[in-house]
Amino acid sequence: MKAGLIAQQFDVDGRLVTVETAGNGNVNDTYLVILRTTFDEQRFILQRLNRRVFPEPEHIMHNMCAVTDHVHRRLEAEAHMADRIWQLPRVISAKDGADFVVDGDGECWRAISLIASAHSYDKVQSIEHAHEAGFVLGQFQRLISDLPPDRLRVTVPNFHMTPSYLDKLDRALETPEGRERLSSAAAAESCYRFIQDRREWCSVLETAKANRELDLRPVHGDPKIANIMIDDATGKGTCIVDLDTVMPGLIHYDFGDCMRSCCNPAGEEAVDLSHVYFDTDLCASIVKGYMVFARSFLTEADKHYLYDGIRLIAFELGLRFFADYVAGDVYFKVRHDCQNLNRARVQFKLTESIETREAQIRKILETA
Ligand code: GN1
Ligand code: MG
Repeated sequence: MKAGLIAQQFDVDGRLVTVETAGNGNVNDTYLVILRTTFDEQRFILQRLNRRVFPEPEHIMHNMCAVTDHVHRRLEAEAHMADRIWQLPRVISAKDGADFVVDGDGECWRAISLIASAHSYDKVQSIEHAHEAGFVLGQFQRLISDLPPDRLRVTVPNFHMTPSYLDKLDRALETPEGRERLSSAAAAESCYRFIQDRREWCSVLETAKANRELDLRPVHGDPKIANIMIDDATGKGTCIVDLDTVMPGLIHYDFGDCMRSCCNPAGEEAVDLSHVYFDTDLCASIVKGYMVFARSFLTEADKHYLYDGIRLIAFELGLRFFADYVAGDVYFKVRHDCQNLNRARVQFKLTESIETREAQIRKILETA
């Protein structure tokens, strides 16, 4: 298998034992690699980067090294004050010293250390789990808050610029195939109407940014529940993984993404939409965990837009899935034909549920 051959090009001791697929990422392909020596076993994570999504892997690896160096240094300096061991993966170099390996087909592979004895989950497991997700996100944002944003490169242009996904959808609908995909399912038509009703509103954070009400800071970009690692022994959060989208952005993107992901107990791939809703108890628990660290860096303007961040990122992800469905599934990996349409419906159902609970959510945020 190709991944096995590539795995041996990284600077890790031992003979290759297995390479297994791991994780459920929507973009990259992830493998767990196991090597053994006479006395020891080494495990690491091998990933093939999706070149369509990340055309410039040097930028990703540059950011990853910048962030991990910075955070590892801070964690070490603060270790004596911490209530736990905080972790963050490190980049494993190739044997030739490079940060990644390019294979004969031009595919790009990188290796990162495994966070041992910890797991992540695709769906929230409990109220305590939600608390840990908020706690881990707040800690990560605090740790990178003093990393100058200009040290980070933009790995995906316009990544959380919601109106740019409207453009993507409009472009896809200019093609006969796109129009055909829209009209071929009643569910697609109703997703489209849902989007049309929110076209004006969805520049809310872009406008606040342009008016200098909100400032750019380093953000994670994808703090969904599946990227939060929980220590097997203690049940506490230990780390946030998937650093590909760490970029200058608004902390609202992260806060909103963590919320939309953790407060939907049915998860992103739910098929029965009646199980999809925004759970305000989970929301209160995340906010409690998040504020332990975030209280120190949130401004009044930041707080003012937190609710919009939650509503917007659920809507934006729905729009991204939907635009990709209309464009013929060119961005997110799919296992069946209507998977992106179904993912969009889940996020729009969640957005609706957030909108219905606006007063309750705002109250939780105000009293935090
Ligand atoms: C993608 O690849 P993965 O699963 O880590 C996507 C995120 C979405 C997420 C939804 C680079 O993340 O933005 O929120 O799916 N990553 C990219 O599950 O587009
Ligand atoms: Mg990701």
